[in-house]
Amino acid sequence: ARHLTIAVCQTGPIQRSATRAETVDRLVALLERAAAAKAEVAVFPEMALTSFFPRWEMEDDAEIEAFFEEAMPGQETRRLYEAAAALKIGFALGYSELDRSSGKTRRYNTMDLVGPDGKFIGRYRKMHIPGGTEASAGTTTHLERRYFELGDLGFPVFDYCGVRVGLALCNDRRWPETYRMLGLGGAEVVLIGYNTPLLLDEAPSLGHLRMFHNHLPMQAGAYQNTVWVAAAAKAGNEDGQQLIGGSCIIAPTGELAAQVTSLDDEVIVHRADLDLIAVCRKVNFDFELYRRPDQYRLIAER
Ligand code: CDT
Repeated sequence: ARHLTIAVCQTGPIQRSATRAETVDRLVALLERAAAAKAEVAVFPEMALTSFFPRWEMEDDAEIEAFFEEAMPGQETRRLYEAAAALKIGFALGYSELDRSSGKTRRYNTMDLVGPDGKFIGRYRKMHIPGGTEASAGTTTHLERRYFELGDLGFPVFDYCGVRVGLALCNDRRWPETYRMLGLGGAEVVLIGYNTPLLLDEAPSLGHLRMFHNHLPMQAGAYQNTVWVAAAAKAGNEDGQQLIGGSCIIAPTGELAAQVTSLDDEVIVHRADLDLIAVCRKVNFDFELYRRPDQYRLIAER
């Protein structure tokens, strides 16, 4: 039987006042706990190195770029990669990427997959960028579209020690296309990082549904695409904004296999049975046999 032991490393809030060194210390401590629990891969949240800054309207490039990484690993993040190699556990890490390789400055909301040797495996850039470019009255300030370009690397699926792994970031997890693209790409495991505000000024009446709407699409995505989903939140009161936790590991049956119980730094681990994927496929989701892609053209056109 094939298994992958997955750790979800939820973090509590990462305040703007925290230094990168302090934050990397926390991530290394979480990775140590994951390795002690025999996990083979760990997933960290979206923007795991900084506060979720799109809640602020900023103009100044230097102020904005202080939240970004120009090199990965960089001086302050190298220790996490070294810890991975020493502990023999890889990770997926969300961060804000500054790319100057084309001569032009480009900013992406990014997640990298790193192997148990501490070496880079692959990169994903967030596709579904929510919010807007300007703050508007009556709406929670969420300016991801001001600070980030749209992802341009597709929905890649990587080989992680013989397991096919895809990545996604926050709002991506609400869209069925994310899981379908990764599923069609052969993913067996989808690692997700997120930052989700508990309260939305535009829809206070939906407040009680925030956690339901967190788990619903991830459980459906896992079930309908017969993949394991492991999702790490940034949680708690971050610079005055409450972020939901609810980090979890979901089986291809759609069941929650593990779930956090805090809004703090916390590790949950599950030994994922990869053979369960074939069982679930046989029951209902033999893509080759049953799907009707010739009838789905509208999905790709609109
Ligand atoms: N980080 C992120 O994508 N958060 C969004 C909140 C959008 S609120 C305008 C989410 O889907 O959780």
